[in-house]
Amino acid sequence: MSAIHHKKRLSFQERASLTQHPVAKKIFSLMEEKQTNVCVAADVTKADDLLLLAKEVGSEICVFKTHIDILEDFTPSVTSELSKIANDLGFLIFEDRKFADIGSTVAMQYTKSLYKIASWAHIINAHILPGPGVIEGLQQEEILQDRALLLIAQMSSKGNFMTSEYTNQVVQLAIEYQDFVIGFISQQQVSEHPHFLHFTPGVQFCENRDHLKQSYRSPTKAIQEELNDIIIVGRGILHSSNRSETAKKYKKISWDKYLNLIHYADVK
Ligand code: S5P
Repeated sequence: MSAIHHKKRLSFQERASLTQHPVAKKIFSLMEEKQTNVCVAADVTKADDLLLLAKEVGSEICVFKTHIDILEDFTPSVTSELSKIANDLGFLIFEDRKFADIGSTVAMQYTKSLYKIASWAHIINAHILPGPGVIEGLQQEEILQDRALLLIAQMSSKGNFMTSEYTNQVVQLAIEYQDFVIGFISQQQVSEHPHFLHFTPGVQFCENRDHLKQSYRSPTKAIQEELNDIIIVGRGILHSSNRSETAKKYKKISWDKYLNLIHYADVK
């Protein structure tokens, strides 16, 4: 394997002190505390399974990512139960809603509807295709203090239209709106500002793609070579026979790779 050269990196603890945002501070500090940089993608369709999964993997993760609109039996008690588990086991909730409309519409999608996402999701994400209005629509003044946004800078699906020019525009907007934007959905590090977090999907030990153009690489590659901070793992955990044990395995390897990055300047 070839040597990967990079500068010795700051620890999550050091980076916590470089951000003003309470949600980013919280993520950095709970990663250090629980020694995990794993986010589980809870792509399940039944409320009971969602809550069971949260209990099974809650101690191994820093963030629990939902697609609340794929539940077939959603009721508001699901999100209140999930919030309790999050509180008990110490993780944050990220609703992967991928907002992508004009400001006034996303403001309603975020705060109203059956789901009332703003009332329970600490983190949400958005595409910047509509321009900065999408960010402003989500940036609800009264909840700004404990809510945060990730911008989608790159995607894991084969054939996506996110060029490097697009990604650069995303990074510029993130800097402009850094009182609300705490980082990115990315495939590799897109900004060297240490206060920004990089969440990366398309991670699995075994598969290298699915039948619908999702592409995967290993946790080692995602952290050590591509310099992401947090791996997002869905089916790699969900389809295993023991979700808790499997989450532990992802946790161990991705944390080890993070430790390598902060301790050594050159990692082989
Ligand atoms: O580019 C992306 C962005 C996201 S947020 N590619 C992705 O796969 N995702 C999400 O990550 C996707 O919606 C799913 O919830 C998760 C990946 O799941 P897996 O089962 O493929 O690991």
